[in-house]
Amino acid sequence: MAPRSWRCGRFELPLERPLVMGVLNVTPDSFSDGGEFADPLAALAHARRMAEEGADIIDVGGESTRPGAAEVPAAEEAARIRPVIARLVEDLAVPISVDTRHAECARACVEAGASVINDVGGFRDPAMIEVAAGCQAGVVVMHMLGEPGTMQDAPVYADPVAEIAEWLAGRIDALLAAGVAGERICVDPGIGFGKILEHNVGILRGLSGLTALGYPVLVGVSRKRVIGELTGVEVPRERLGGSLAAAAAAVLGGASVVRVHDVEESVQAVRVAAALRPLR
Ligand code: HH2
Repeated sequence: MAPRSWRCGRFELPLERPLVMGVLNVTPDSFSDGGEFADPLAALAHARRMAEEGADIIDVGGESTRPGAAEVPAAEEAARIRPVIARLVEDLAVPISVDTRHAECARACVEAGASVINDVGGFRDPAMIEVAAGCQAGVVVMHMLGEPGTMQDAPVYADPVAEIAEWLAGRIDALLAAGVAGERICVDPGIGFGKILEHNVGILRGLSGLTALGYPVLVGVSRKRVIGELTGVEVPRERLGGSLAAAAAAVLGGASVVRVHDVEESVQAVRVAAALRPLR
């Protein structure tokens, strides 16, 4: 049965309608908005604007994981985002998520009030599982083949959806075994993380293979290369139309959460898509 809500610390997020997670990259080098919100004041202003536009969650990241990106040391990443998260937790009514694959950074941000740990490493690191088990935050378990530095070097799957579902099921088991309640878990196929065009398209078409796991599914496709490949639009920030179509398709395919850069427009797209979902 489809989950009715997602527990994220003190928040219980109802899933009758899809949730919109707004992206806040406090980085100098993210693929679509690097440098734009690296200054904490600009970051705070952008987060407030996304909340006003209807974001249900704000996802704060301090390390770009675009293909080929170099790893940022956890302490530097935490220094970038912890103060921003602490301030947002005070200022905003919506849950704040930390987008990190480093346990030290995740712990610091949860202590600062983050309600979600979004791990693009999919809780492969036992230290990340330990942090999750030691708090009540929601967790996003994302699939990535390899590491950002190498993940686009000819990734191969026989059946992407089935393989990703099986991998996610293994990570879910590890989290449950460590004491993380199932109601806190959300899964994500990791569009663009060790996947080429045909894999990404296959995943977006086949989301039901992931919703079958019984956990909310998050899809992050906003402005990504797959949109550029399907449209011929080179500049990531000019991929709004394609991103909205993909977000709507994800919702029609069963996604409970979409992770987006353009909140106002995505809220509209997702509302319409949700209203047009087939009646069950
Ligand atoms: N995509 C990105 C980063 N974090 N987290 C989840 N759960 N799912 C995603 O698809 C996902 C993610 C990449 O996008 P962005 O943060 O805009 O870029 P960068 O990694 O260059 O900062």
